[in-house]
Amino acid sequence: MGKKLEFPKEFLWGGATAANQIEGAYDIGGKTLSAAEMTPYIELMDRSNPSETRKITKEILLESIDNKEGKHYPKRYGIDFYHRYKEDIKLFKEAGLKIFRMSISWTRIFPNGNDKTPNKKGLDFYKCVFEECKKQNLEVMVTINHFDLPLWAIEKNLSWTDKEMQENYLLYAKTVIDEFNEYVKYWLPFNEINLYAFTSKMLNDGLDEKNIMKTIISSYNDLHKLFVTQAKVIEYSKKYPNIKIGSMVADSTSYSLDCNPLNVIENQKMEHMKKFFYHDVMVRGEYPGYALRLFNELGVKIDKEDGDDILLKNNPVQFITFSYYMSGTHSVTSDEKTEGNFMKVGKNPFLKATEWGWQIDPIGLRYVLNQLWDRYQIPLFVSENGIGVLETLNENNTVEDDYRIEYLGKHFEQISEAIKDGVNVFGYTMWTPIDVVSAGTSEMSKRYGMIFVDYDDYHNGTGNRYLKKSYKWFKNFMETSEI
Ligand code: P53
Repeated sequence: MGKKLEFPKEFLWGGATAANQIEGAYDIGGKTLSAAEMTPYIELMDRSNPSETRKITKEILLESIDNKEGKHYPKRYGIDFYHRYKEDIKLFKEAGLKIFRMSISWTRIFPNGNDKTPNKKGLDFYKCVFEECKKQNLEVMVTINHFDLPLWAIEKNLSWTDKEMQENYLLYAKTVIDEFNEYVKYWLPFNEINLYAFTSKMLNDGLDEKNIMKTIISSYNDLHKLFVTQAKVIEYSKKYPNIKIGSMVADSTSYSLDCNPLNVIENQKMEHMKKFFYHDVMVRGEYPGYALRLFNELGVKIDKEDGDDILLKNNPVQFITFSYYMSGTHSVTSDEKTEGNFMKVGKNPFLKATEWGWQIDPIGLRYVLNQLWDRYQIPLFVSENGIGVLETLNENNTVEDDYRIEYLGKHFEQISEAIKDGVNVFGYTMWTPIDVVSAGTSEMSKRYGMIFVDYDDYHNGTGNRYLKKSYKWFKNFMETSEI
């Protein structure tokens, strides 16, 4: 008998995915390439240090257009959700999921960037997926753009400070909202907006570890346009009172390494700029003082247009979502580092890390839920959380993934603690219900799912789905609330 957790009956338990990591079919139905589908698979020499091998430049991306042989671009093939979505949605439902988070591929809807009308075949595909979810009684949360910038935008050298980029995105966002508002209640305009601006910038600049701070600074102008563009989506969405627009931030919760006040203040600065800054702008609708101070000190000038401030102020997000995988530490007195979301963070001697160096910290999830609720008092949703592991099928065609059961169970337990603390958190989508291609390393080997997918890093395999032990455990949790 496991431990029984308390959750409200209407709590939205679910699973999260992204188009470029699951769909495949990159050139079917009129679709064109996106940046994600051009990031090559790189054999990792050192799994705990992937950022060393993850330097993708615009040149590398453009080179990949001619390389149509394909096997080295796993995101072009995903897990073939494009053809298997019915089977997958059925498996999600049978596990007891109540909500499915997925993204729409921009280049399925607007393949060329100057299209007069949206691509009908693209719209039809998503309509079929949403119909299927409806049939299975699955609520849907859609990320409008999840890390897959269109190739046409890269070729034209567009960045978010270009009007053409903003207008193209707005046309795309309005199109899918107009088309699908009856199926989809929860919308997230940008995935992990805090990583997003910086990674799209890096495509043009290349990412040099030593200059990462400089790249980040030069990205704040892009980010400002993302905030404003998102506010315009929120403004537009008001014509559909049944839908809600939320934010999505990659959480970077961290602790001071110790009680040395110098380290405490260093950690506060990092929490401000890596986490609260984004929420402050998107929820409170204005730039916080600590950010203005930093911009001033660094010589960053945000190029605001008339009306930007009022747009932000009048169009806050209606709920907050965030991905939570790990926590870190900060200090000015030590430089022992491990992998973080987009920059390395300090090691925490009390935590264990995954094979990829991400420090596992369930209590940190309760901590951040409380922080966000204390500060903003609007509904919260955990839009990603999970553990990536190297796995193979055993002789019984399953995976005995007790570590995943432990990881998920401990995080669920901390969410229930946060609810007892009075936090309004209304749902959770695990990353992921099914194995997908990794965002960061474009490999299949980093598996997060409760469902095993028989593809390797080169897309060899049958693509068949097999249930892991965690699938049965989760199904039981949905029925009994026991972890
Ligand atoms: P993967 C870190 C690095 C890259 C993307 O990541 C990330 C993070 C974690 O904050 O964000 C999300 O596949 C992302 C998903 C992604 C997931 O983390 O690199 O929204 O697309 O798959 C896990 O292990």
